[in-house]
Amino acid sequence: DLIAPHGGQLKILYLPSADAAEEKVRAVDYVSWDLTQRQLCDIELLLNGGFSPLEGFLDRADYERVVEEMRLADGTLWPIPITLDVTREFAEGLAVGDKVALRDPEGLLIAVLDVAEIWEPDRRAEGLGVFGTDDAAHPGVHYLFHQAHPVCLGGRLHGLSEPVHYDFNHLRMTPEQLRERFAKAGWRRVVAFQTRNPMHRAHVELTFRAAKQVEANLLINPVVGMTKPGDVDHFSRVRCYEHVLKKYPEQTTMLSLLPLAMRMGGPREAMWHALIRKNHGCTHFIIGRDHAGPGSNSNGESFYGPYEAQELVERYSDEIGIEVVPFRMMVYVKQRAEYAPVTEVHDDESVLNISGTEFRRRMREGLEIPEWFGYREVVEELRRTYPPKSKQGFTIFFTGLSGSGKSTIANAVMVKLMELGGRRVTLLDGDLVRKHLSSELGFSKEHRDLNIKRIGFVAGEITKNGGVALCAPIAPYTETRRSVRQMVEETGGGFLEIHIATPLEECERRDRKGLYAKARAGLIKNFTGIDDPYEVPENPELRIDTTDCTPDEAAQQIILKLEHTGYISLR
Ligand code: PPS
Repeated sequence: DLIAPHGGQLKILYLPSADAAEEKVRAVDYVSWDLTQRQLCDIELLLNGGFSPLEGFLDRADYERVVEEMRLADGTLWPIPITLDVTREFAEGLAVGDKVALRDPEGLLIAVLDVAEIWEPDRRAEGLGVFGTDDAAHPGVHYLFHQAHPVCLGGRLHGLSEPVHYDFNHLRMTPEQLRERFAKAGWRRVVAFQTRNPMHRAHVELTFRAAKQVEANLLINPVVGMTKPGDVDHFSRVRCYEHVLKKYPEQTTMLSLLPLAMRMGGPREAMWHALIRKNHGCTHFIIGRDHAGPGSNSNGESFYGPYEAQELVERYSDEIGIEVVPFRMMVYVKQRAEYAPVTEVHDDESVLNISGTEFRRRMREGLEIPEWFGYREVVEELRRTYPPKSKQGFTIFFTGLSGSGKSTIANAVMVKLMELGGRRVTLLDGDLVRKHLSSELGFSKEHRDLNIKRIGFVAGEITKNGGVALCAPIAPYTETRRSVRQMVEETGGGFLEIHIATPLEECERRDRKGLYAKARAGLIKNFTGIDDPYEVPENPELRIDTTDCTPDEAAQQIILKLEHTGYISLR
C-alpha cells in the first residue's frame, strides 16, 4: 500500500467526461477569468490532487487560519495560501453563487469556479504570517505587493480540461500517474528530491546518500512551473536532469516534473513541498541547506537560517505523515577525492566548493568547470544556453549629429567584424531604417522616439538570437536611448553606446548632404543641432570625435573596445 495523501484522500477535481461536456456548453454563459501564470500553475495542482485536501481556492476563513496558524479552518496542516486573486473591476460584476469560467491565455476552458465568497486579503499580514517579513526584497512578498490582484474569489473547482503543455510531456506525472508508476515498479519507499537548479555532482551525491540511508528509491522532482526570477530556464534544466538520471544505478531513480509556482517561502514552503510530495506517493522528502531560500533582505541578510526549514518541518513530523530526510551541505573533500556532508569533514582535510555566483562567472567567461564539480554533459548543456561573451549577441548603438560620421564608422565596423568572421551582422543605419521600417515617420519628437524604439526592438531580437546589430540613428533624446539599452539588455546580450561627438561646426563644415545649408535657410524645419535639440550622452561606452581621426581609426577603437569587453576575441 502506498502512503495516504494529505487529508486521507486524493482530491482529484476533474468532472467525469459526460458532466464536463455538459458543463462546457453551459459555461458559454458564464463570465470568464483569464488565469495568470501563477494561477495556471496552482490550478493544475489543485485539479490533479497535488494540493489535496484542497477542493478549490481558499475562502477567507481558511486563508486567515493558514496565514496565522498554518492550518485550514478545519485544523488540517496547510502552510501556503492558495487563492484566486482578481481585479476589483472583475469582482464588482460578481455575486456569491455565480459561476466563473477559468481559462488559460489561449482561451481554453480549464475549470469552473462556484463563487462562495468574494473578499479582500490583507497582503501585509499575509507577508508577515507566511514569509515572516513585509520586506519586498523577498520575491514572495514582492509578488503579493506588486503583482497580485486585490480581491480574492473563494470556492469549489470543477475541472474540465487539463492545462496544456507542449514540452516534456513524457516527464510530467500527476499524483495518480506517479502512484501508479511506483506501484508497478514495486517501489514502496520513495524519497523525493526537490530542485529548481541544474544538478551537479554534489546533488547527485546527496540524493544517492539519502536514498541509501533510508533504503528507498529516488524521485528527482524538479519544479518547472515558476521558480525564482533569474533561475536557469526549465528547458535547459530538464535536459540536464536527463543526463544526470543516467548517473544513478539503473531502476533506482525516476524523474518527474512538477508544475509548481514556487513562492520562495523557506520553512513554510519546505512544509508545503513535503505535503505535495506525499500526495504524489512519496514516503520521504529531502530538505537540505536553505530550502526554497529567497536570497537576502534589504539589509543584505538572509531571510531564514540555513537549517530553519528542516527545523520547522521536523517539529510537525508526527502530523505531516511524510518523513523528512534532513541533509547538511555537501562539500568536496580534496584528500578523499569525494563528497561528504560538511559536518563529516575532519579538521586536517580541505574542502573545495564553487558557489553559484562563481559558477555563473566561469560560464560567462568561458572558463573551465572542474570535473569534480559538474558532469561534463551538464556543463556542455549549460554552455549551449549560456554561451561565453565571445559567442553572445550584442548591439552597438551609435548616436550623434547628422553628418557626424555614424554611418561611415558603422560600415567600417561591420566590415571588420565580417573580416573576423563567425558573427552575423545587421546594419540598422538611420537612412536604411527610415526607408524600410519608418517610412511614414517625420522628425517630430514623437516620431523620432517611435523610430528609435523600433530600432531598439529589432536590435533586441537580433541580439537575443546571437547576432550583432549596428544601429546608427541620430537618437537625440537621452530617455529614448535609455529605453533602447534596457530593451536590448533584457535579452541577455550586450549593449555599447558610442557617441560620435563630432562638433556641430565640423558637421556643418562638411555638410555632405547639403542639409545644414537648407536648415539654415529655413527650408528644413526641426533640424537636429540647428532648431531641434541633441542631448549629449553622459556615459557612453565610448566617445569618438572624428575631427582628427579617420573612419578606419575610429572603427579600430571600437574593435579594441569589443575585445576588452570580451565580445570578440582577436586571438
Ligand atoms: S532620429 O532623430 O534618430 O529619428 O533621426 P534618424 O532616423 O537618424 O534620421 C536622420 C537622417 O534624416 C535626415 N533628416 C534629418 N535629420 C535630423 N533632423 C531633421 N529635421 C531631418 N530631416 C531629414 C538626415 O539626413 C539624417 O541622416 P544622417 O545619416 O544622420 O545624416
